Amino acid sequence: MLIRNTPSWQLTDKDVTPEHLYLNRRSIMAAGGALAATAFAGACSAQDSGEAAPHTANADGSLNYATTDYRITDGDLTPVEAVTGYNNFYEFGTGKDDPARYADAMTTDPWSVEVTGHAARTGTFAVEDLVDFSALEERIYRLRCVEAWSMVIPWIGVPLSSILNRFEPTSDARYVAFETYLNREEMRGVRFPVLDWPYREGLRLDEAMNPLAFMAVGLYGNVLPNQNGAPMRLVVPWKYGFKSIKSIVRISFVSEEPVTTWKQSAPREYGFYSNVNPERSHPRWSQASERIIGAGPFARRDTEMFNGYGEAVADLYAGMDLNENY
Ligand SMILES: Nc1nc2c(c(=O)[nH]1)N[C@H]1C(S)=C(S)[C@@H](COP(=O)(O)O)O[C@H]1N2
Ligand SMILES: [Mo]
Repeated sequence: MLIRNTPSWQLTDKDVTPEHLYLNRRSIMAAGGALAATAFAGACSAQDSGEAAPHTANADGSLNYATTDYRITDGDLTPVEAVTGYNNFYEFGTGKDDPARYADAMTTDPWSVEVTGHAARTGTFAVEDLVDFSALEERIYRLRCVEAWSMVIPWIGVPLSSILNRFEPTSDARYVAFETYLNREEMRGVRFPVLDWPYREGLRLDEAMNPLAFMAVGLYGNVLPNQNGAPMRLVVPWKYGFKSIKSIVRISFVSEEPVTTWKQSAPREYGFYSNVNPERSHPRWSQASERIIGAGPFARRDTEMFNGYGEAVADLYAGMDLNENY
């Protein structure tokens, strides 16, 4: 189950992760909302004046962050070797070990993100200007792949809403669409028409603004490895893993449901919503249970509705038929 005692955006100074889970942590208190706003305003002018980008990670690649009360209490963390060695990132190949092997070829610094569509502010921003690195938090979320396996990962990042709100989306913005980086030299997998590149995903705006929706820039205390979607990737914990789009270069506020890669490739198998739902089988396999990655060949658990996050997100779908809207 998911524990949430404090308001989602409120950072706490208590270390909520049981110590035996992992010891190499550097929690600090973040400065809070006022600083976040200044960082953004300052960042825009920094870009104009050509000043150096704000310092984001420590020299050894570690990040400073506070912990929140968002955490999973049933299940151990997935070993870091499995989190970074067993991946889906088809731009680097369809094998689970292809991303770890080949994603180093991707250039992630500098990195800019284009923000377009129905919003008061749009433009191109460096990742350091989109994400407030002085307000990072850690959230232990389960990622449940549509392929019926799951991992529990200590992510580091910021609420997605904290990024989106700064652009002041207008009332025409009903959805938000995301696009992954595409580079034929650096991504060997895109030479094959496995998917219609670039990889695209989307959320209804109210889903994107839900406090659980998270933009990750790190995991296990350090900046994201490329294979996990450096420098920033979504984590939408109540949806199947493919909604958690990696290495984002475009964010668009749109009025119609955007095209999403997996729905486009097999609409009978993958819908726009893709909420984790043990009662709705994939046409080719059951979604009732899942393999626990990194816990031995036979470790399984029952899949929970909304991946266990129902308390926080069920209201988003009140009155909707989730068999129709899969
Ligand atoms: N750009 C891009 N994002 C992607 C994918 C991908 O192939 N390309 N795979 C998705 C799938 S199916 C899953 S399960 C998660 C896996 O994230 P992880 O490798 O960090 O565990 O990334 C998602 N994001
Ligand atoms: Mo997945």
